Amino acid sequence: MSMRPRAALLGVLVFVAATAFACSGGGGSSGRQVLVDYNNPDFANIVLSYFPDSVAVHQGDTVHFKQAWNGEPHSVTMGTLVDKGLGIVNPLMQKYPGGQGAPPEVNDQFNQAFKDLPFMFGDNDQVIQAAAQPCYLDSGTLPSDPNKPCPKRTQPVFTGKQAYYSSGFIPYAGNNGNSFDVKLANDIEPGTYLYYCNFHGPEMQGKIIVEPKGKAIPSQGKVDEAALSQARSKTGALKKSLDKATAGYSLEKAIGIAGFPLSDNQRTKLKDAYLAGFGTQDNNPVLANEFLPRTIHAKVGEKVTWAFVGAHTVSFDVPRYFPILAIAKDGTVKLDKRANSGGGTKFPDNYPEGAGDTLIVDGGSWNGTGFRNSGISPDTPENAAAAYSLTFTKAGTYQYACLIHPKMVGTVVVK
Ligand SMILES: [Cu+2]
Repeated sequence: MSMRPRAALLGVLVFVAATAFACSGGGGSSGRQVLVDYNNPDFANIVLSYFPDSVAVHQGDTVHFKQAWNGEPHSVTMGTLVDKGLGIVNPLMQKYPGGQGAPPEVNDQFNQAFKDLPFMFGDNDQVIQAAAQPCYLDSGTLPSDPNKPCPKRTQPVFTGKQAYYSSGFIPYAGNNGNSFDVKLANDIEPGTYLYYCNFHGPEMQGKIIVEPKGKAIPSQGKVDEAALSQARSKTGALKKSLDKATAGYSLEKAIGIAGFPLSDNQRTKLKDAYLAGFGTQDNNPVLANEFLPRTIHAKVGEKVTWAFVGAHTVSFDVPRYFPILAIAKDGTVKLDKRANSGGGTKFPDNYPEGAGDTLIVDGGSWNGTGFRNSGISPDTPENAAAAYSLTFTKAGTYQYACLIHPKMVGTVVVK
């Protein structure tokens, strides 16, 4: 997951085909469809955006959110607490894009604005249940106990007056897999309602513009056109940078194309490292879930190192695909423990204080069989700060994968 650009403002460079929504026949409600994330067929990616970012609907309509599952958890979260929080942070994010140049007090303002808006994923890999499970609160604030979900209730219509109205984690399969419907009340006040993803934070947000019933709004066809053109232009630009970074790959060159700084220390320690994940300063909030380059050649006894951009794992001889978050029978949302299992030394949950700008975890040696896993890379102070290495002791061709992002795969050829 490009996991949790928490204090997103100071966040390190926050790496951070639609079908028409069916209108029911006579007398039923109609609506519009919005895409959550987008899957560009040309490379493995995630986009921390909704497409289109703004949609007009009528009172009484349904907004149908359709998620592209790229391994990254998302939510659709709205309500008066959200309107208020985003109302404060949006001007700050405009003033200091990516947190660049923001003084500490701005970061404080930012955190203050979000004090009643918990993130789905907290420190120590803890899932915050009130944010991760569906939550519909008419008033008040969310439970502060991280293990306590909001009171269970059937999803009400959205009135625009509820304090908090959230899908929670949108699962990729099962009942309502990859989708979430927001039915607007017939008497909802016309106006603009903001929503965001409580996993990724305010970088990922959109708006619903509610128009009175008589007023014309763009057709679903026009909405789809806008969605695809936004999604394709965002992801297409990153694909071009990715191709440049991969051709004649070196870490220094790739990081140069990404446009984020590399310290002398990193330059020395990570000189021969490959990359797990890629993104650029300019193409935020799109991330490439790719290993660079896709095929690596090593000699028997050689130690291979990957530097991480975004949260990923480097994993060999992996179990069958599983989504990173699992929903238990009672509704509890849990991080699937297998993402941090398997042999060898793993990343710590949190980036250690005192590790400076480079943390290299030595995963030991691997003889080509048995589940071997870096674990999920922690949030880092700089991109490419967390790295993992593995020493190959036996010749062979080995496939490896990221346990978070289903299409993120690579090959190591050991001779
Ligand atoms: Cu990944």
